[in-house]
Amino acid sequence: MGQTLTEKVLDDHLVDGELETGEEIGIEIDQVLTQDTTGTMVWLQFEAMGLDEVQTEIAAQYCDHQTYQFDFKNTDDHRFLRSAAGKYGAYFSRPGNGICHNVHRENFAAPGKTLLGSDSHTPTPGGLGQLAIGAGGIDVTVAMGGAPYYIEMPEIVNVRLEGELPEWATAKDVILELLRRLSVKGGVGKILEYTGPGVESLTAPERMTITNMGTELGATSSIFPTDEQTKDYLERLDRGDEYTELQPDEDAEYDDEIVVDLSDLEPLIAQPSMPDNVVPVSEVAGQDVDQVIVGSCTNGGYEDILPAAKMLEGREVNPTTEMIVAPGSKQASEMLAREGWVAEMMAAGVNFSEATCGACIGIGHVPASDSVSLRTFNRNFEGRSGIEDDNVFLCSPEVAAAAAIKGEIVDPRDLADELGDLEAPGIELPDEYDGSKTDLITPDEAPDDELVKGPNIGDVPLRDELDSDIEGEALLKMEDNITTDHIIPATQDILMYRSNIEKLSEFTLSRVDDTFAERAQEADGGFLVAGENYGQGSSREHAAMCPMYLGIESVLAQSFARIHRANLFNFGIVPLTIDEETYEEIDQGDEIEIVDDVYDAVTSGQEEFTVRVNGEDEYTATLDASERERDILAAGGKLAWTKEQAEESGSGAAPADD
Ligand code: MIC
Ligand code: SF4
Repeated sequence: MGQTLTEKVLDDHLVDGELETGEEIGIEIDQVLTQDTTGTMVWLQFEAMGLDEVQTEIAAQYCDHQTYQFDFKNTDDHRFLRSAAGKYGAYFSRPGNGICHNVHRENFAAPGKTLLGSDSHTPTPGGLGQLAIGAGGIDVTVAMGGAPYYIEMPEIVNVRLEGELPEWATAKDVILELLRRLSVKGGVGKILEYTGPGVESLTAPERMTITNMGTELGATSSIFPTDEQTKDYLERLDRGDEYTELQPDEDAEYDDEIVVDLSDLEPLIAQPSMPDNVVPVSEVAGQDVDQVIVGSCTNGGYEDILPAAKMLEGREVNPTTEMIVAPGSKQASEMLAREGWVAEMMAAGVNFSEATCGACIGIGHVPASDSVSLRTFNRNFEGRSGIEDDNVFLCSPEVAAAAAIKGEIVDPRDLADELGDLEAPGIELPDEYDGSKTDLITPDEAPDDELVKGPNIGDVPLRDELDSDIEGEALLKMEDNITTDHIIPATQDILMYRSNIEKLSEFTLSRVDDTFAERAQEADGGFLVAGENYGQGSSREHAAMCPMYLGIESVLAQSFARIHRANLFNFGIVPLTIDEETYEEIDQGDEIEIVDDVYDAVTSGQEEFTVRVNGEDEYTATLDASERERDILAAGGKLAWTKEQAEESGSGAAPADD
């Protein structure tokens, strides 16, 4: 039987297990990336494991999320990260050089390689045929130390593209269409592999908009085959020699197939406040727009900003609307500046931001109260923009620019009819990506060789071995699709404590219930209860670390998002799955007890657990976990487990810290 492209790359990197859906596999990781808000813990854990040198072909530390450095704590984090990159042998991308996914795709992403990153949008270079996966920080730490990365072999879904995009429809509309059809949990446990005749019409950057936002489907990764488009893009980056042809076999078998006819697509928009709340732009046309932002790791490339710039050429941003361009990388800004486009946009009324995540997580450009913001980003979870009752829509740069011109949501096709001289800008790649590399410091040029820890850099929290008795209050009951932005928000006031878990944990779940952290600390143990897809969104392991720090021992949910589920194991919190009926029966404040001896049950492979509520009714909860995950849980988390492993084997991969 032939192989899918995903299977080929996995096969090439397989060090443990077999490529059978649902089986645990271990794969070798070629490249890792980490960023400023997850990276501090990555390196603190690297240090705590006693590792002394990066083992992967490439490790890159980016400073991208909080580059405005509003507080010395952010700057301390960046200084620590530079020192860690220098000491352990990683590339260091200075604050302002750009968003990790953009800078990585420009410099390192390569077909056929594996990439693990402590950011959920790590799958972006899947558009170049790289198998890239987002993970919690400690998983990245361990991979950087040279150990394999373990995942459950996902289902592989064939997304067959047919036809070609019509004018004004874009790559963003392809992924919005998939979100409309599949929802934010439609990709959980799956890798989306794009095939079909429609693929060749999409340039590599367009493909990367699609693979970037595959994360919003909950997918483990997304990948395109490689072809002339891939080669062409790599050549323009002056990395043509890294091209390899990668295609699935003709008789490859997939677990499922979805067909998207590109020629049927039209401009789409995700309404507040979920990326899958998608409708045609025409359905919401006419709403006043207060703010427009073009940028982010989804649509912040040179190729994304240029269409908006062309649409604005000789025009003006509507007086009632503010427009900001937030480029994905400094290279994109530099090139657009040299070509005169930055000046053109400024003259049209655009504010040009530094290359940062910024507004995507509520750092800067927070919308006004009761206002509408149109963004080319990938997430519009409620409150993420920095204000609780936000109205954030997600769309393509073309739809965003059209709204900026008109001052209201408008289908760009209608705006073109109205204006008479507005042409569809289409997609255009530069002849060469020739931005400077000054802000990317190679391991050889590193100015530091010792860690520099300011007062904001705390310790890595640890939990003891798993308890046998777990009982306590259902401290919080939550609905479906709770995001990691609910669990640990990423706004400025909170983000600066990512290296200080004691302080950060005070904000745990504050967006759901601001009394939670205090109640949890007082209760000294207890449960979280949630509906479907608990922990969707970010890879931030802090969303497990902080509940652990507050004493949470188990989460009972109808289902879990992939990365967050792994993070719960990594921090010794027992993730138990319950059915809808059990979910309905448990109320916040109920006393819950796991009747089984939890330590014995976890280590002996038991799957069904009995949960007693208020000393009376009993329900079944399931622990669906591999032997490795059970061992990690029993040890009290991955750091403790990795040290145990190293002690037992006497291996240098992760020696004990004494
Ligand atoms: C996000 O888009 O939510 C983030 C902020 O990039 C996170 C990482 C983080 O929380 O630091 C992600 O996607 O993993
Ligand atoms: Fe940054 Fe937003 Fe992309 Fe996350 S989704 S990496 S915050 S730009």
